Amino acid sequence: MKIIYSDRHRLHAGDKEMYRGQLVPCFEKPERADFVYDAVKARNFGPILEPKEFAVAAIERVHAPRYIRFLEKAWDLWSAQGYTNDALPAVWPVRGHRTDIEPDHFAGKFGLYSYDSGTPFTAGTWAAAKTGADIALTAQQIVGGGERAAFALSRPPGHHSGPDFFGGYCFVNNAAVAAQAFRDNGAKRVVVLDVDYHHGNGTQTIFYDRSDVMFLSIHGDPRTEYPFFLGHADETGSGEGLGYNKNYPLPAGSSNALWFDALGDAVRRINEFKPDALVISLGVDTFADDPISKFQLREPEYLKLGAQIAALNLPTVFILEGGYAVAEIGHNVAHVLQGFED
Ligand code: SP5
Ligand code: ZN
Repeated sequence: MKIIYSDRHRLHAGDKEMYRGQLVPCFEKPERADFVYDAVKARNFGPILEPKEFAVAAIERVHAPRYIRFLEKAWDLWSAQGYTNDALPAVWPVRGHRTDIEPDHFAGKFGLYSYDSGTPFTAGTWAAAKTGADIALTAQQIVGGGERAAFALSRPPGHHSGPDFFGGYCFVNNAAVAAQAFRDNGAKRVVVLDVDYHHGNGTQTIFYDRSDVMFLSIHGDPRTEYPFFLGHADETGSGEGLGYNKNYPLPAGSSNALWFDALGDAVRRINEFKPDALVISLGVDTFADDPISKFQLREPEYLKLGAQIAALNLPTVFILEGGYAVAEIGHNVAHVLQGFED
């Protein structure tokens, strides 16, 4: 399969994130993509291609224009105040607060469009995130054009980014952008299957009231795991979308048997839905040795995951999400793709 990659991901290299009351080095760093690049190159899955450039309109199909306008100018607004360090939000609207009025002050805008303090915004964040979306769109175009699969090797990740918010190291929801592009290019039904350790709260929110894009997510139970406020089993969609959202919250520390039970149920539902295309939010923070997560997947499980995705027999776009055992994530991703191709 073709791999889409750009070294512009390096433009997003956050310094510190807020973690347990302290600023610590970012878990989500450029080396992650380097290791994935090296692993997929070594295994010769296929040519590694540069993304095409797409209009931001493709991103605004799933994100609010005022949010994208803000991302485009956020660094200029921040640095105009004289700062050269990364920006981290520190105040947010909660229940009962107004979100219809965008504050004039940067701190207010920044809080309006974010939900955690673990996601630094840097000078190159928008450029990297835009290229990430271009990578997802290029992969979608290749698969929409008839190829069986493609891998969007992008960072920063995307699945925590919703219609008008960033967080969880994510700014633009690459998986949602790709799924929407499938719809806009003639696919009637699309599935986003999210196997990252963390619930894809952004993707769920984007498609929650829609029946044309089904979202399924296997993740650490939000009662104890980030992002805490979404990802429960009773979130099944609303309105038209009722029945087209499926969460599999699993206790931290869950066995691989339990994880594959969830995947088996997801596969059954996907087959029933009869989609025209599949987008995989491929986080490998499910890895047993991941520093911030608590599942137990390893090489055999990643091979098996790839094989079970392949058995769905659908045009498939893989999109890189989380995974923080930096030196291992390349092999983990490669094993999923290997299992898919074998
Ligand atoms: C894309 C993605 O994987 N984003 C994850 C964002 C998680 N950010 C918060 C990390 C806090 C983890 N706390 C668990 C402590 C276990 N040592
Ligand atoms: Zn994750």
